[in-house]
Parts: sequence; structure tokens; C-alpha cells
Amino acid sequence: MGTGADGEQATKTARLRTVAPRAAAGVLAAGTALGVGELAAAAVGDESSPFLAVGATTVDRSPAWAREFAITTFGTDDKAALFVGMTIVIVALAALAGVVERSRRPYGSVLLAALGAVGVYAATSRPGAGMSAALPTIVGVAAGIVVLRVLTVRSRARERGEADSATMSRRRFLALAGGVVVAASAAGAAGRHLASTAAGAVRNRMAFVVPAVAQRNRARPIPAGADLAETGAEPFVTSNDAFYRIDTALRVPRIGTDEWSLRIHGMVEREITLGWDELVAREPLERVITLTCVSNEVGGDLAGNATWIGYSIRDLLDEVGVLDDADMLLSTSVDGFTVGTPLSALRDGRDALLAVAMNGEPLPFEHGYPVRQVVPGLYGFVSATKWVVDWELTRFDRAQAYWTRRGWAEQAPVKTASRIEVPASFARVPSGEVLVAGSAWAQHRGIARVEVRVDDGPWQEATPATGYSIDTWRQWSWRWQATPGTHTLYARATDLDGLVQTEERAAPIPDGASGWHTRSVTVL
Ligand SMILES: Nc1nc2c(c(=O)[nH]1)N[C@H]1C(S)=C(S)[C@@H](COP(=O)(O)O)O[C@H]1N2
Ligand SMILES: [Mo]
Repeated sequence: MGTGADGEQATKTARLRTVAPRAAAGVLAAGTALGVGELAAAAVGDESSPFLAVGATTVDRSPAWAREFAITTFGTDDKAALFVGMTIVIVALAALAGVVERSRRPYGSVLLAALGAVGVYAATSRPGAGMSAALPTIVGVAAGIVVLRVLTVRSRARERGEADSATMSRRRFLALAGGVVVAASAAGAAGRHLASTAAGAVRNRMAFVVPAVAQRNRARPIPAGADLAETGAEPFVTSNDAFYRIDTALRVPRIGTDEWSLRIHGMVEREITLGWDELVAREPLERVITLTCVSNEVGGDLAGNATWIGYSIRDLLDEVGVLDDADMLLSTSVDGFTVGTPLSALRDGRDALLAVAMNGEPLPFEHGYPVRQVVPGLYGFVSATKWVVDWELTRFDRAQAYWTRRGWAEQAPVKTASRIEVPASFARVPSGEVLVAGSAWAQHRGIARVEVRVDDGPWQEATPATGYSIDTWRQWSWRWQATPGTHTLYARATDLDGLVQTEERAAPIPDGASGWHTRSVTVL
């Protein structure tokens, strides 16, 4: 190759040399805006953070299929994926603002201000937000614009080769830029730290004493035969760390028992506001209950089983005197998320709880500290409100909850399901006897049997593990005489109502996935 290509290369490099600092100035300005915004949000209130407010608004405005796409693609990392996506968009626009500010001043600053306007709109439209929620974005963007101007003016002087005091050497530009990075990150980190320990909720949780449960209210001990974990299947009780987490909260609400109360109103004879002390003055119950998410795909892992301690929802409803024509409990969490639960399910005698402890510990913040609902038999989005602070007794023909407004069902009992857990997907196993094992659930109906099929052979009876209760999943195993080749294993459960798990495939929207779980295994 001749000098032509070298020349082209040299122009490219030169262009990059001039564009890169301009783009960097824009990105640093946006970083400053976000960092300062985060710090200011610690003073004004969590949801006023520009980044979080935009993220939360994106989540809330997403239709059902978008949530499903996010959960299917990223699983419980859906929030991280959203943040990465937002960061990419912001960095791109900020870099553009930096380049534009240099050549078409002040349109780069205008672009930053426009991004700020999106933040202001998002922050002020969060549930319960006032005009003050606009402040962190405004202060942050103002700081960002100052940084953009300073870095642009300086780099402009440098490019012109001016040698006066305003001129900045490459080294000084980098030093200034570095200073901005450090200051903006420090502001952001300080903001997040302040917000995460706000109101001492962390200390409050550390001091939380799990209520002592009277002998008659204890959960029945879990028989050893209920747990097939030694086969490689999921443990019967899911640890708090391993328990799936699904919610719309981009920042986990952190409220202490001292800030918690439950307002009960609407179609009741007596409206009350229940304080923490009044809640824990009641008799606590301990129950083992399996939760599942409507977004769980056939064979998916959005299900978990825990020992909960909590207070009877039915007793509380009886106390406030629910009017006869009410049929829905509309519960609201501290972040504005709502759930509509049929009163029939809460009053038919099942163990519907206002739970305060999970596997012997105070609820983890992610799972609803200090109080969340747990209702056997219903998918989480119609029953399991975390950080619950408000109950309105109402009717399905008057009120709509969060996910119902976005295309999900109003009524959502858990569908009968079974899952193959061992062998692993696409496992290679030696021929001969191979243990197949998994779980099945049909909460509040209970699992009667599980059958397994190899390829298009006959259904064969699996051995159910010792059952615990109709509200918990049940494990199962089956000894397979495996012959060489690639085989597909199928599982299907039958619940105690006699309903056989349907082969008909349904997507999670609107009321839960269905179909048989299959697994391909190569036998050597
Ligand atoms: N406040 C609040 N509660 C919520 C949700 C939410 O988004 N916000 N999601 C619900 C859904 S869809 C499910 S499946 C369960 C999950 O509970 P977990 O995260 O403790 O497993 O919480 C329910 N409670
Ligand atoms: Mo869910």
C-alpha cells in the first residue's frame, strides 16, 4: 500500500484526536449531571434521582410484551439490562452533545437540557411526587452544562493553539477531566449511600426481632423425605439468597418498622391505620408456602418455597368489616405498585399472610421488608405485594391493578406445573440407570402425581417425594433405564383436583405459561 492509505489513516487519526475530547466533554458533563442529581436526590427523596426516575417511568410505561421480553431475555437481571441500555443511550447522546457544543454552540447544552427535561418529566410524574422532585435533575443538568462549557471553551482555546492563560495543554485538559470524573462519581456514590441508609432502615432491620410463634401456630416440621436435594434437584426450601426476585422497583424501597403503617379503607365499616405495634400484637403464624411468578416459563426458575411468619389477612379483614359487595383487595406498596386480589381467596380459610419473616430472618429488603403479602395459590402479581402500606377494599369492576392495566389477567390462580431438574439440559449420561428428578406445583390444590415420558413412549409413574402441604411444591423422581442415543424427557403433573397438566403451550401473558416441560439428554 502506498502513501495514500497512510495519509487517509493520518487524517482519520487527526479527526479522532479532535472529536474524542469533544465527545468526552459531553460524556463528562452528563456524568456530572447524573452524579450531582443522585446526590441531590438523597436530600429530596429516592425516586427524584434522574436516572432512576427515567428508568422507573420506562418500566411503568412498558406494555406486557416488553416486560415478558425483558424477563425472558435477562431473567432476574432485567434491571441491570435496563440500566446498561439507558447508559448506552445517555453516553451516545452526551457524546453527541459534546461534539455539537464545540461546532454549534450552544446546541450541545440545549441537548443536555432536553435530556434534563425528560428527567424532570419522569421525576415529577412518579407516584406521589411533587414539583420538588424536579430539583435533582435541574441542579444536576445545570452542573453538567457548566462542565460542558468549561471543557469546550478550554479545548477550543487549545485547538486554536492560543498560548494565553486560558489555553489548556493536553495534560491540563486530562487533569480537569479526571477531576470531573472523580467529583461526579463521588457525588453519585455519596448520594446512593445516603439514600440506601436513609431513615436508618438498615439499622432498623438489623434490630428486628423475628416474632416468636406459639407451638400451635408453628409450621409442621418438614419431613426428610420431602427434600430430594441430594439427587441434584432444587432444595425443598429455597434460601433467601437463592429466592427469585421480581418487581418493578429499580431501587429497593427501604423503610423501617418505625415508618411502616397499613391504611385500610374503602368498602369497610371501620377505616383504620394499623401501626407496626398493632400488627405485631397479633398472633403470628408460621407457614411453608411456595410462591411463583406468572412470568415463569415452562421449566423456568421463577418459583421458590420458604417458611414465612406473618399475620392472618382474613382476621384483619374481619376486624374492619368488609362490605358485602366488595370483591377485591387493592393493595399498594410504598413505591406505588398495586395488586388486586380476589377477596374470596383471602377469606376462604387458606393461609393468606401479612408476612414479616422469611426462613427465620426478617424479610430481606428485596423481598418486602418490613411487611409483604403471601397468598397460597395465586401468582405473585395478584397476591404477593411487597412493602405493602395501603389496602383499599373495592370491586374488580371499579379498580385495576398495575399489571392488569398493562394487559395481564385480573384473576390468576397458579397453573399446575412440573419441572425436570436432573439431569441437566443437554447432559451426557452413561447408559443404564439414570435418576430423573424435579418439582411440581399446583398451590392450594396440591400435587397428586407426576408422570414421565421418554420420547414418544408411554407415560410412566414417577415416585413423588413425601408431600408437605397443598400450598407447597412437591418433588419427584424416576429411575430411567437409559439406552444410548439422544432422548427427550417429558414430565407432567396431576393435581389433587384430578386436573392433568395440559400439553397446550401458552405464553406467560396473560395468566401464566402452560405446556409440558421437556429436556434433551444424550445417553452414551
Ligand atoms: N411492591 C411490589 N410487590 C410485588 C411486585 C412488585 O413489582 N412490587 N411484584 C410481584 C410479583 S410479579 C411477584 S412474582 C412477587 C415476587 O416476590 P419475590 O420477589 O419476593 O420473589 O412479588 C410481587 N410483589
Ligand atoms: Mo410475578
